[in-house]
Amino acid sequence: MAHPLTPFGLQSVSHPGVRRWVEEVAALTQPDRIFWCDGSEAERVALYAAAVAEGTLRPLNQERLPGCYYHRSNPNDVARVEQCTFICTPTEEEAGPTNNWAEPAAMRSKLLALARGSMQGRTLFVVPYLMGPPGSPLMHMGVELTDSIYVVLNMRIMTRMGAGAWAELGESTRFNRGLHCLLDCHPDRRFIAHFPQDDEIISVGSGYGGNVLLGKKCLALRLGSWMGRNEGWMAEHMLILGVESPTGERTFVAAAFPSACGKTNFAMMVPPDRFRDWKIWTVGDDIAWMKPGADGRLYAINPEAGYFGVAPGTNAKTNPNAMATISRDTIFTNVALKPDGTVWWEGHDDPPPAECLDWRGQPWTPASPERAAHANSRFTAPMANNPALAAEVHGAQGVPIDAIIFGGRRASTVPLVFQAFNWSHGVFLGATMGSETTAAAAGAVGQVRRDPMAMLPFCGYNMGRYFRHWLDMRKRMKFPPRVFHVNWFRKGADGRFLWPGFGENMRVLKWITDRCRGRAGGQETALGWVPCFEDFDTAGLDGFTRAQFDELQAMNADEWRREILQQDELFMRLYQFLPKEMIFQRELLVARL
Ligand code: OXD
Ligand code: MN
Repeated sequence: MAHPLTPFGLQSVSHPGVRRWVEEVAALTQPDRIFWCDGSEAERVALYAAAVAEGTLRPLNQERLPGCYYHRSNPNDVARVEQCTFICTPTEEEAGPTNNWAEPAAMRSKLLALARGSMQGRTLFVVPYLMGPPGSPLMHMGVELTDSIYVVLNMRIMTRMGAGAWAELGESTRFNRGLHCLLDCHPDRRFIAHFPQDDEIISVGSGYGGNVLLGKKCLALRLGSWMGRNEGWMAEHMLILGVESPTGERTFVAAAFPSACGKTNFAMMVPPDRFRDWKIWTVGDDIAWMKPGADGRLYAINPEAGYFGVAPGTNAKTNPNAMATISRDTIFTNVALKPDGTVWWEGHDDPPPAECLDWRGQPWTPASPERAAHANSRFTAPMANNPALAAEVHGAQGVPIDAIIFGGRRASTVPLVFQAFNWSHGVFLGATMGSETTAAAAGAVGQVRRDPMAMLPFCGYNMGRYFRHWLDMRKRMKFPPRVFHVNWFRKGADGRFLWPGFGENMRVLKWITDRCRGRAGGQETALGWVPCFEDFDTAGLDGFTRAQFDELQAMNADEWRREILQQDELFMRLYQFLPKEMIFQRELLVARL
């Protein structure tokens, strides 16, 4: 749809590579106009007005939720679609057995044919953005061309978007080209294709964040992991947080959990009363780019500038900092809309509204059989709103990582916390991670699948070689982070969670940071080092007994034998590319069991 945007600020840029590419795309897609985004405040106001005028966004109650807007996606387009996501490398082997592969030239011409003429009557937005703080050696520039104003406004929040990005680019020819066309938003014409050797992405037929905010999963993870392997760094699906002790000592931790397993909650955690004098600082909630520094430690930056978080379950108890963050300047997608112009979702602090519109726009009451908000409904909010934002997030150098945590959503088998014996054992723990599937990706929910390093949907090349890269990184670090595995989701025989989670995860974090600093005891087991009850702070945890702790930490040999057989399925798929260290680690585990 046309909208009354008069380009101001930039009319175009002089960078010849950018100009040529924009002209080519415009000749193909035939938009009515080209809008060069400059990231200014005036532009923000005009873009929101245009998005409201065309019906893409609806302003929420501006007294209660200043600067907040509401969006409903096409009901067929509510999550990432792994079956439509392709890695287009010259050979299938480079993409590896866990990715969908397509021959680059064939895929490119198929998608460009779909894009032909698709922007007639529409606006082509040129969105320049930076992933990472300016000046960081890891910073990467991207340009997204899109015909979706929703994408532009989300990119404005999620990245450092605007004219400053052109300044960073200067005359360099190194930038990511991302083309996004909404088309008719039909699942049969939905493709998210990555061309790592060309630093290029083409995404068509979807408007859902994870498929179309090209800086996020496509650039920062799939292409980022490819670049990292070639250049000696790591792009990981990890939150980054800082733990500040009462004496002011800060320990930074990066943690990989699959989608919708609580990374945002953990990254923004508010410690419980017992840890009143401790503070958690958020560096990032989804993606870490990490590179060894001159001092031999591993340094991490958050390439993003906002949070694209799962709304359901977010409330003042599970994540008070998120509730503060999304109280203004936020785009809500597929949540429920209340008559007073505020929003609601399952697990909100407010009781279910007597009436509202559900995520599809249908009237909803508490008696309705369906959910009011989609299980993967989202908020897009600027990190600047987070009361716990770490000052280091703006620093070019990043933060030194002392611990890496892997974790999945597992109702059984996996203890609350254990520590790897060393780096290569840690890589094995990450490589064999399993988790129950969630609503963040289309498909069945609740089935355990192997999700190595939480990167199964995001590794831009052969997973076996990715494990090799992890192992090789050890040689580049004098002081590698210690590696841990956690599971907040273990259930007892009665089906109830054994661990309260959320803020109480601070207790696990305390043991982890103390282990990193050589201050906490641990006991050697077949799985790794574990805390004894005495090593683990349970003070103030009402009614939590040693028996409960033992149940949480229990290692059942039969369950672990089954677990290893399930891990073997992934190893067999990857066998040809699997580093032998992974096989040795498996053998050692079997022997210990
Ligand atoms: C996300 C995801 O949106 O992992 O971060 O799906
Ligand atoms: Mn994610």
